[in-house]
Amino acid sequence: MARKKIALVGAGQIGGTLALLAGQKELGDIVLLDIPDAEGVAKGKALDIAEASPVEGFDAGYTGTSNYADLAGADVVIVTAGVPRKPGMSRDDLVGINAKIIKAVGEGIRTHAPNAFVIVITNPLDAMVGLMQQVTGFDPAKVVGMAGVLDSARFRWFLAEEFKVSVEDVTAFVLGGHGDTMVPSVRYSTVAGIPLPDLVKMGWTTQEKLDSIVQRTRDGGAEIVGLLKTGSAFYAPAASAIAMAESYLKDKKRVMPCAARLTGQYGVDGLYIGVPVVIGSGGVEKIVEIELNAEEKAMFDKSVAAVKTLVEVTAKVAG
Ligand code: A3D
Repeated sequence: MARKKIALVGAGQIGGTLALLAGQKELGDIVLLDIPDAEGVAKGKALDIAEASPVEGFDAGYTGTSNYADLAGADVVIVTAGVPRKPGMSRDDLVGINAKIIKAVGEGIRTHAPNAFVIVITNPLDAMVGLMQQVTGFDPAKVVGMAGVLDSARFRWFLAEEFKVSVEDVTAFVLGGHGDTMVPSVRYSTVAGIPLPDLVKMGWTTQEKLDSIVQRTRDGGAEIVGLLKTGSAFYAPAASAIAMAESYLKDKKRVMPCAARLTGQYGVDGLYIGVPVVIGSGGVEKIVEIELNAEEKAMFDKSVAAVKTLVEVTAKVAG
């Protein structure tokens, strides 16, 4: 069986980490693409990781390029092209620059990788993945945004630290847009199946501590930006997108929170927003509609309103 092909558009911090992780997991051959000015970075990272493969013991082909023709036959394209945040910036401040970049990248993908499953990471996420679907004209099941896996991974890690249990036994759900209005769902997050409200009752933690963990999750991206000062998180975002790519390539049908285009679910139509989905060889095979209580619904609706505003700004910028 021929190897799968994974194209990474954007060879920056996340792109390089994606390239390493995809190789280590032997997901397929990897193409790193960047703008002509940064072609050396794409080529350099490709060669550097290829040279690590004999030590790490994995087989994967690596190509660095600035030529979209090299995307031909890609099974998965992961897009990080754009600029990241600096301290004091919100994700929404990036829309002016990144919308133009996503438009150009989308046109390249449409022409050269028409059968790919496209995972967008570029911020502001929900608006950029919507724009990518519009520009490519691909089936919305084949264009998805990575945010919820990362946000819920942060939530899981904070909870595992609080409870002093393995991260593996903590599941967490985060809904809504990837921004300050995201909705970490306490009721649907568990330790080995025990919902968080029950753990409060059992004395494992207090409501106050839980509230502060929820807030830390919402601010998780800004916390890293504040520490790094020169850019935003890249290890956990890359790991999250790789989990989505793996579920698609291996038809694992994992249930993951992703930005998907809703068609009436949660009372939303035609907008990309974070919800639980099933990812398999058909792409986004199912959108899972969980029941929200009045408080969660109000938070979700607020998040939807924020994403709608951003989509309007994006439409103006992208033309
Ligand atoms: P960075 O290290 O700057 O890499 C971005 C790369 O994109 C650079 O190498 C650029 O040269 C390249 N690029 C710019 N324009 C183009 C183009 N037209 N075609 C191809 N490549 C281009 O950033 P990063 O990797 O740290 O972050 C990338 C994006 O991911 C940013 O927009 C971040 O805000 C976003 N991000 C999203 C999340 C989510 O959870 C959604 C998390 C972390 C970062």
